[in-house]
Amino acid sequence: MKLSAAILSATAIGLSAVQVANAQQTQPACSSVYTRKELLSLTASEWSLYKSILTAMQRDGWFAWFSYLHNTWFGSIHGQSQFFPFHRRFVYEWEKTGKRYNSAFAQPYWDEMRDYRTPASSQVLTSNWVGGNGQGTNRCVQNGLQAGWTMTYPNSHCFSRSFSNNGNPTSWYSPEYIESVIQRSADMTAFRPGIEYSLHGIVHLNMGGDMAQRYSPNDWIFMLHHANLDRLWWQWQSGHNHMWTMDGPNSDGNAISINSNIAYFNEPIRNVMQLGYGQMCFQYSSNPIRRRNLDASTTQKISAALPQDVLSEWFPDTAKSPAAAVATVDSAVAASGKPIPYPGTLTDDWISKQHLDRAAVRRVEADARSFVDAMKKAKYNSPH
Ligand SMILES: [Cu+2]
Repeated sequence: MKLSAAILSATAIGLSAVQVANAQQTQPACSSVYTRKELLSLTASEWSLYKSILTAMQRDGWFAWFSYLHNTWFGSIHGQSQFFPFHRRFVYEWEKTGKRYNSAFAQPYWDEMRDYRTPASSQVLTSNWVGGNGQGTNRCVQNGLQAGWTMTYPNSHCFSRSFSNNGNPTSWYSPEYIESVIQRSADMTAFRPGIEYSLHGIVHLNMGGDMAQRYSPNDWIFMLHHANLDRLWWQWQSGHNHMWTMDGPNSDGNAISINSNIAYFNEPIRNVMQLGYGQMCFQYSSNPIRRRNLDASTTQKISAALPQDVLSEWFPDTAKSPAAAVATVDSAVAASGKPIPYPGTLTDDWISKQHLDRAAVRRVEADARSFVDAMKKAKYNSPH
């Protein structure tokens, strides 16, 4: 007893010393950390366990509850800096709910950039996983995890998807472009729209049906999608010196900071900033099997293939230390590359339904097209 009291008071003293040195870091380190895997890397037994958990969550009304929350708070959590912290906390809440059914549950992510050329042909969208496009007039989904489900929020309807562009969703954003956004964003005011108005928006729009609504958590793709976006935020935070970066206006118009509360949850943003601390006892797998997005081989390929001026403009971090990367470029991958296609754009209708700043969306889309043009001009072929 005496010993643990001594440790406790030492910890308390230690904490206040840390607080002086680093006011941000107030959460204790996790004693153990679990891994959020890429969906397609789950084992057969993990996936069958997860399917039974998710089916029970639907039976107990959790899909409806999370859709209700997302719809109700929609205006405070999109188009502004609350976007990343709110969705990190929201997906965590979902995951914690799943863990009540079985503690082995960990919310997977969809490695979406891998499927950017032809999203509809993604393995994720097959009957083995989350199923594909809806059928018939009501676009009811008839295969995969949520086949034949009836959703109850905001009213009773079949679970639906309606792929955009007449079932042929447009390309979305390459691993190279997302990497470029990560490297070029100096603050949250740049990073948030760079991701929210690019990959975030087009996946919601391209999936259509429930996923294109303000109650999009009806589609489990929502959680796969936001876990992936969260993984990108973490990559920007941890790999690019932005661990505690939070700026821009809050939903009330005042400046946001890590001491502001997360919308709905009323907990300070700082509590969710650092994975591996406080309640955020998870990490993301780096997906070693597929070696696709945002990994060393991509940046190596980029740095070997592009001249210094193009690197400096689009990949400033890579430009600072290209030599080591060039030495290990994967030539087999480089030889089989193809030019990057233009990403699709968000529709005016969807932008206005989501109450997003249309000019800001179009700026991000124009940036992404300039990127494709710059890569084309530099004769860059993507291995992805
Ligand atoms: Cu959202």
